[in-house]
Amino acid sequence: MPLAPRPPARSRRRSITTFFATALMAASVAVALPGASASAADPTLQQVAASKGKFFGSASEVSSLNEAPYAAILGTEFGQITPANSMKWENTERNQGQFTYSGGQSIVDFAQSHSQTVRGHTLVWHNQLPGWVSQLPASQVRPAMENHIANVAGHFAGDIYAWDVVNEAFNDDGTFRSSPFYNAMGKDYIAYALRAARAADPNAKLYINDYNIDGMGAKSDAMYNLARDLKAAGVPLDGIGIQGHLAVQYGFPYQMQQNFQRFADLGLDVAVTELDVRMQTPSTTQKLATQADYYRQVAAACAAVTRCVGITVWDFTDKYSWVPGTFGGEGLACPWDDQLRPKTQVIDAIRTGFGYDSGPGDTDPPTVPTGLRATGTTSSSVSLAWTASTDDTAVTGYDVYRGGTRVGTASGTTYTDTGLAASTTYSYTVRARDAAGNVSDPSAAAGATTQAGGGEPPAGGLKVQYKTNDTSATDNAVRMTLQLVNTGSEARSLTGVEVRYWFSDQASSYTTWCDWAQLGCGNFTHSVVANGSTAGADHYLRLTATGGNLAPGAATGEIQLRLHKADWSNFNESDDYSKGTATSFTDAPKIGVYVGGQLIWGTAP
Ligand code: 9MR
Repeated sequence: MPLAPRPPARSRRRSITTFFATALMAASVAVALPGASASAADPTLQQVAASKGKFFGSASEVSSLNEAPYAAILGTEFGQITPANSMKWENTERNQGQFTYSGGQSIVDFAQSHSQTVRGHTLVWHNQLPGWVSQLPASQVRPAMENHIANVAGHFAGDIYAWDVVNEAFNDDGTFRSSPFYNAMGKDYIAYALRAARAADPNAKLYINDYNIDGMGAKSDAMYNLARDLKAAGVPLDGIGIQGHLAVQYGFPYQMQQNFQRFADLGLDVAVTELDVRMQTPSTTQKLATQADYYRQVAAACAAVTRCVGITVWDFTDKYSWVPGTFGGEGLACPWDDQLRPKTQVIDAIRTGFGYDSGPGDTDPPTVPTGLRATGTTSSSVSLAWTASTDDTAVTGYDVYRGGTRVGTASGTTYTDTGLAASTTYSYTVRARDAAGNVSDPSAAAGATTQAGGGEPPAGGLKVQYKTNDTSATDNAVRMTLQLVNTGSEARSLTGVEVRYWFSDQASSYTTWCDWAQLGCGNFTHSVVANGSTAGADHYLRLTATGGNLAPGAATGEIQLRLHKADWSNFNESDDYSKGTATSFTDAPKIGVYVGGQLIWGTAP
């Protein structure tokens, strides 16, 4: 898609001067870069972040530093570097007692010559760990771990602003992950590692780092409890690393800013350490708009929390992203593409998230969209089209409203609203947005009536079936067995499919379990999401598929789920919206199925 032009340099000069004046971390002046077409007048991401007292960094492979166009961007746009692999155990102590620092040293040298800080990553992790560690007798794991930390953190002492001392200590349900360290020492290994790191490098900030703790949920609750306990015990812990590996198909993490704030309120720093936002390829204008919006929201969450110290992207270019090699069919996750061209939509969104004011001359909203019309309906969807707006800089997207509520965004001039009721009339309006966040007045409304249902399966080709395996509606567990069924005529991937089981309760913290699934519990993640104050549905259990395929007519088989309150007190399930009584699999229209945030099965409360 075309890159949005920036306002002329002349009209932006004052705010850019302000950026230079307020930058807290030194960064080179932007120059014309091979492969980077961002205007020289634009502030770099580091400058924008620094205007809020934060840094903006990137992970980097040591081999990439030799690539001049890559190095030019890395050295200019960013204020911080994390070695993607070169400080990991397998690269620093492949054989016991033999240490190698050359890769990490190259990153440090590059960073120092570009006035950048370095995040050390990572000292204690179950992954990229040489085999000899897991073969040690239990009694030798602690001395080996402490020796590794003493040497690696000791070697780089003074050159590292923060260490990811312990990485990925938790399973997704909040239990501790089995690892050579946990298996030998129990959870105390975390305190031992932090103390060893403090001794080796007294001035580095010491972090625990993990993924899927971006928003509130069982896993971030577990991290919160651990951090609180470590602080109470006087263990040297300075911050929580929130990796931030997001995906447009899974929705934005729940209450990210509040999650950052609760760690900050423990007296800890927070850093977004590995941000990327992937999507299933190929891209669409909708996916790209969602991706940019997620980047914006992360920057805004960090900007809003004083102790959020900065954001690091997990490499800045799709050329070196880990995503395609790990998630088949997914990619495009980084702010620069695989040709090292900046994705203006993403980069502008990050700037907007940090509150960058694009300057005088850009306070005019786009023109009001005209010609809004329904171009098609089904029993559950309405397709809309309108005539493009114009703007003094560029229109960056449109917000679509149904009955006054924003239901979606579009980068182009079409949108399909799904998950609607049959034979129902809806009223729509559309507003246009520009890069500075100016929004037009709403368009004239357009009405559309969905077609009659006729008893056909709902659009989307998936349904959920339920059977209860709950022996009591008043005990301390809510249990259900679900299965997804492909009602379409084509095979489909389950990746990104989300099921919502709505229930009512006032607890603030829950633990969820997948007890058994025919496809394997590893193909699903689960958590509890707060859902306002709707009677019978103020929370829902969210089940998300991360893999698996269904042939036409095929079903996943049983997915046995269970949830408890954090304090293990009893539920009263009698008014739970999604609870059923069937004891063999039955269609469950009060349980929702969502794809890309759109309801494709069931009726939401
Ligand atoms: O980007 C890293 C990739 O090159 C490695 O192959 C991979 C091995 O697990 O690790 C990647 O980085 C990970 C980071 O160290 C910890 N969080 C998840 C990152 C992506 O997998």
